[in-house]
Amino acid sequence: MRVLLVHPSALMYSEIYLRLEPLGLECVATSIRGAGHEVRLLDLQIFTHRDYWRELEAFRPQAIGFSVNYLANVPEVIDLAVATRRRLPGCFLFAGGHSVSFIAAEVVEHARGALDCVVRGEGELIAPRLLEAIGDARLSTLPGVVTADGAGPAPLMHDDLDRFPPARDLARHRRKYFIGVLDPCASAELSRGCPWDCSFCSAWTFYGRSYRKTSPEAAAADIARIAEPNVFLVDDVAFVHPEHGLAVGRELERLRVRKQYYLETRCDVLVRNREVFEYWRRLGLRYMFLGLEALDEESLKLHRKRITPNENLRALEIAREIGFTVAVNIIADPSWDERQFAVVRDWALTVPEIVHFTVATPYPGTEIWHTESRRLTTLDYRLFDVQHAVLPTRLPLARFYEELVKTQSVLNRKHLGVAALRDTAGLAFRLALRGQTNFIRMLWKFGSVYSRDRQYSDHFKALRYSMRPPEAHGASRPRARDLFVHLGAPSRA
Ligand code: B12
Ligand code: SF4
Repeated sequence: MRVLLVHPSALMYSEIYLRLEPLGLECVATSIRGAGHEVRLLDLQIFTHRDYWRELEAFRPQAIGFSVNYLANVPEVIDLAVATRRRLPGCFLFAGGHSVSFIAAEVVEHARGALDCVVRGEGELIAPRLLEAIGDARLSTLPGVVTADGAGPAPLMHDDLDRFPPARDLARHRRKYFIGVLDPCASAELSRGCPWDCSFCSAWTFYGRSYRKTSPEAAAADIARIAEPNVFLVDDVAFVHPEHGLAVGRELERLRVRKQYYLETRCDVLVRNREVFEYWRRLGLRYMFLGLEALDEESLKLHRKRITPNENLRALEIAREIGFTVAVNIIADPSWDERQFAVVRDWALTVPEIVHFTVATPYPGTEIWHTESRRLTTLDYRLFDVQHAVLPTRLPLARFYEELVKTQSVLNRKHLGVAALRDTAGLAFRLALRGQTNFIRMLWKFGSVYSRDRQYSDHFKALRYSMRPPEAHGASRPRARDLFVHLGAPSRA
């Protein structure tokens, strides 16, 4: 069967700082190809909708699978499915991915027959079985599969992360993938899941708080196959188990792999496992993202980060001592006024780290989706991208965005201003000589992407698909199992 896998367009944040390969779709592609199907992949972060229609003409797919890792992409994917259904009525259309797993039935409903099903959870084990069951009444009885007729049992989670290495050969125009100065940049994963349980995050609820690792040999072999000089490690929290990080590193040394790496981890993991980070610094780890989230104890408790402000600060010191370039995230609450923005701005200007902001957003799959007592001000999926305020703001909404954008632009100037540009000019020039212009373009794009007016006016776009709101806002803490997509132990099926 001819199968096309599609990743939707980039969201706001990715328009500037990064664009990364659709690793999840590439893993699903490996499993589908393994079952004998012909697979193509189209990434709309790079290609346009016009390219999508051309691809349909040229490839004539018999099945199309859309990736919906991000809530904000839901309307785009439904619109594409509806239009595709009109052009290719016989084609089997399905969607899967992180966010859609929490709202599968409502998305099937929105699509009004345009999507044959939504697949919850990991795609590797179920995708080939799904294709086999097309046209069969068994479809809605498959694990994780939700159709208009009903839903199958809990989705399957596989027990061997080595089994479906990403089909990177399917991602076209790979030179378009980058993160900051790591241009071009590929992605890889060493582990899946997160054992913590932060109240604002759905990484742990998706995998039922499980944590799985690749074998050091397979992880290193996968990275060794990557052509790009830079690698983004997509793990939710890198090096939770230091011995695993050390073992992967030793394998990379044995294979003489030399690359630059970017990863994301927790501050306490860095403090506790300093030696593995030092070792990876020698292997080429240069950049890391630390989810600081808040500067004060009370907010950290509210987010259930299970960490203290002192541990956070200690992690920043360690990262500086080792010589990493660090980006940190702070969650801006819609209740912030000018004073709170100013406090964070002042702090951010005193530290060498790159400081990013996300806006506190309850979304399906998170605990705060159920417990947040403030009423949502919008049910527009497109605004659930952690860059918009979906809860009531204390400041008038336009003022809130003005403060947010002002803070972001002060911090942006700190790193991309004239002085910083002097430091990066040589690098930008060398990249340009090699035809790599993603990083250089990024330097000039901030003003066109982050603007008070753009963010504010996004709230007044016509609402086509309305999210199903939480059943009771301000409800008590739900049982963890009721939040999980994956239940129970990994399987081999
Ligand atoms: C790497 C990553 C990124 C990368 C994106 C890489 C990419 N091009 O997809 C970057 C850094 C760019 C990124 C950015 C953002 N991210 Co992000 N990201 C992740 C992270 C840590 C891992 C994703 C990943 O690659 N996993 C590994 C692969 C193998 O797994 P996977 O993609 O989930 O795919 C599997 C299944 O989902 C499924 N599947 C996926 N697609 C399909 C399709 C079909 C048809 C089927 C059947 C199955 C299927 O099968 C795959 C294999 O098992 C997740 C957390 C997580 N654990 O998922 C957050 C996460 C997805 N991101 C999140 C957020 C909020 C963002 C941002 C909005 C943040 C921001 N500050 O603006 C941006 C927006 C990105 C955009 N689209 O433009 C949230 C999602 C929130 C939401 N509900 O919408 C998550 C869950 C993190 C969190 N803590 O809550 N992100
Ligand atoms: S924020 Fe980080 S540590 Fe907390 S649950 Fe999500 S991935 Fe895990």
